[in-house]
Parts: sequence; structure tokens; C-alpha cells
Amino acid sequence: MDNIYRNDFPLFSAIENDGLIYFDNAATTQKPYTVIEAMERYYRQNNANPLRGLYDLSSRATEEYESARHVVAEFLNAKDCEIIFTRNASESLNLVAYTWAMANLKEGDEIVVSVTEHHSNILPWQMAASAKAAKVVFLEPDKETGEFSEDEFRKINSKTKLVAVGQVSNVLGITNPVKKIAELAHKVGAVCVVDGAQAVPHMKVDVKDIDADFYAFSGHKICGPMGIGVLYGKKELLEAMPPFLRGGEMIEYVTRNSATWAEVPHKFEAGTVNAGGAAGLAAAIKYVQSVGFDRIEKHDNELASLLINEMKDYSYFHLIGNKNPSKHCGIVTFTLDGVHPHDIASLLDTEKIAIRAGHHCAQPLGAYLNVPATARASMYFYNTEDEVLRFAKVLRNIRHMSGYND
Ligand code: 7TS
Repeated sequence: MDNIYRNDFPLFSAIENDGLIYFDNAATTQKPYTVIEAMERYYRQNNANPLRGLYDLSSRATEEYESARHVVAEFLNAKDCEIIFTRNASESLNLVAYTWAMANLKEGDEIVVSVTEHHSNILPWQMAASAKAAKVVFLEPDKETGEFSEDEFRKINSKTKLVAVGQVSNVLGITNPVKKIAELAHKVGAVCVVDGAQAVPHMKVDVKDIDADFYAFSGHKICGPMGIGVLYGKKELLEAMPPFLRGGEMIEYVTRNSATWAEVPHKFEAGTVNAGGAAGLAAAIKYVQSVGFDRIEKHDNELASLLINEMKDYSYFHLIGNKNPSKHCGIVTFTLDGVHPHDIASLLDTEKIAIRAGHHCAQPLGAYLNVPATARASMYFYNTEDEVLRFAKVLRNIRHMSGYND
């Protein structure tokens, strides 16, 4: 079956990639022409150091950068001043840990995270907790469904100062009830940080509707360039927070011994910014919006369902997470009896199929589920049913090649 979006991506028509099946979209997505061209246009026509020059070219660079911020703000339903450009979701989460958490946590306070989180949404909280003698408490989902019981949510209590959860798990693919979690956090006076790295590529996100206090994502997972990420923060929280990194363009006034800070969001953007990356991210958001989230969600679910249905009757195939394919956001994580996930990935590579295998930077989840390594196929709107069928066939063959006859 043809996929009308495929031709928008130069990588798929490169000779080196003839026949490639790219199923590692949860790690990073491919980039359409429009993103590459937006970055090229920035560097060909409008490049100067943004935010500081008093000449036309620098004003144009600033205009590109700030209009990209506006695109992101509209995308998340936020105000422009609530959007901070970072390098990636990891940096966005660290920013909150080094500023809000370090300024507000006290001894005995609790930070609630989910055991399903990517390391980027665990390690910054471990750091803040250990610096402030606070404690990290883990929400544990049902091992079969990946869903949280009401009992688990009781861990969000009067000791809780911060709750950090991913909207979509990069291993289970499940969508967590972040709106409800934010409400529970607010009831006990805690702030809610949402890691949206795996959500924004697949679904419409409205930070006001979720009522998240902070929301992080990476440009490269939504068809944008690497090296540009986003932190949304509620204006009043950002204004009250100390800066993260210190340097050029984040100040109001500096003396030999002291400094005052620029208004948000610039207070959090020290040094020369990634304007080319921001231009690329804005183009990516517009492009993905033109594909449409209804279509993306439907397509990703169809591909995940097809793959799960192709494999589920083979008893050596073990799907990790919810058995309902529509709860996978295009992510199918699995093991095959008798074949190590790294061998699965290497054997798939000999067939020009790219997936990820290992712990997926979610080792606490692997330990909790007692599966330290898994294989993961993650699909996006430019993947096709034919690719899924070929993938499933090769997977069954891998089991045969490993000496089994089922
Ligand atoms: N949060 C989640 C849920 C993620 O899946 C990832 C990256 C990150 C944070 C960190 O994003 P970064 O852009 O700062 O690196 N996840 C993966 C993955 O699943 N495979 O490779 C990267």
C-alpha cells in the first residue's frame, strides 16, 4: 500500500536506504524536506546572532527564532513567554530539577515518579532528592496492563512536592492519565511535570487542559532537528524560579558582584541560541499538523494492531505491556523465546530493518517487569502495512534461523 507522506522524506529515497524499514521512531524520527529547507533558509538568508544585533539581519534572525517560539506556544496552547528552548527533553527536565526542585524541596519532601519513566525523567529527581534529603517515590503500574490503580495514586500525598510522569511510555507505549495526575498533584499542593517526549509526535497536546505545571519534549522525535527541545512552564512558576545556566542574553543588569535576570523565557536561555534548530522545529510542527493528529493516531494504532495480530498466536512471542493494540501509540515492545533482543536487532539489520533493543533507558521498568532487555518496533505515520507484514515475516524467520521449528 502506498503512503503519501513517504516522498516528503529524502532519507527514504536515498540509494543507501533502498528497502530500509525504519521502525525506530521512538528513538528519533526522520526529517521531511520542509524541515531541512527551513533550516537551510535560516542559514542561507537570515543567520546572525539573534536577540542582540541592532541591524536588519540580526532582526531577521530574531524574528525567525521568536516566531518559532510562537508556533510552539500555539501548538501546546501556551503563551510565548512560557516556552523555553532547550537542547532536548532531557535538558528540559534537568532545568526543572536544578531550578524549581533545588529552590523548593526540603528535607523529608517526596517526589513521585513512575517506575515506567525514561532515565531522563528519573535521574534529575534522584539528583534533587539527594541534594535536599528528599525522597523519590515510585508509582508502579499493573504488570499486565501497564495501568495505575487508584491505590497507587495514594502515593501522591501531603509529603509530595513534585510529581513527574511521562504522558506516553517509551517502552509500553501506554498513555498515562496525566490530566488526572496533575489534578491529584495540585490537590496536595505539588507541581506536576509531564515528560511529553513520546506524546507530542502522536497526539494533540493541550498543556492548559492537562493543567501541567511543566511539560517537556524533544524536537527530533516529531520530525524536527536534533539539538532543539522545549520546556513549557506556567509563567508565574518560571518567574519565581532562579536561572538554570548563566551567561549572555539572560540578564537584565550585571555588576562585578551581582546580576539581575532578563524576563522569562530569556532568563532560561543563556548564550547563543539554536535559531536554525528552532526554525526547523517550527517547520516540523506545521508539517505534522498538516498530516493531522487524528490521522496519525489512527495510522499508528492500525500498524501496531497489525503487528500484534501477526505475532500474537505464536507462543514464543511475548508482547510487553497492554494486550489491547490501541493502547500502544505505535510502540510494540516484545521478546522472542530463545533469541536475545540484541540478536533480534542484529538479525533484523541484516534484512535492512532498524529497531531498538536493550533497556531503552528505562532500567527500573525492566527490573520491575523482570525483563532487562527487550526488542522494540516503533512506527510512525510514514510507515506502511507492507513494512509491518515483512517485519513480522522476518521475525518468524529469525525464530526458525535460531533453530526452532514453530
Ligand atoms: N523521555 C522519554 C519518554 C523518551 O522516550 C526519551 C528518549 C527522553 C525522555 C529523552 O529524550 P532526549 O531527546 O532528551 O534524548 N527516548 C529514547 C528511546 O526510547 N530510544 O532512544 C531515545
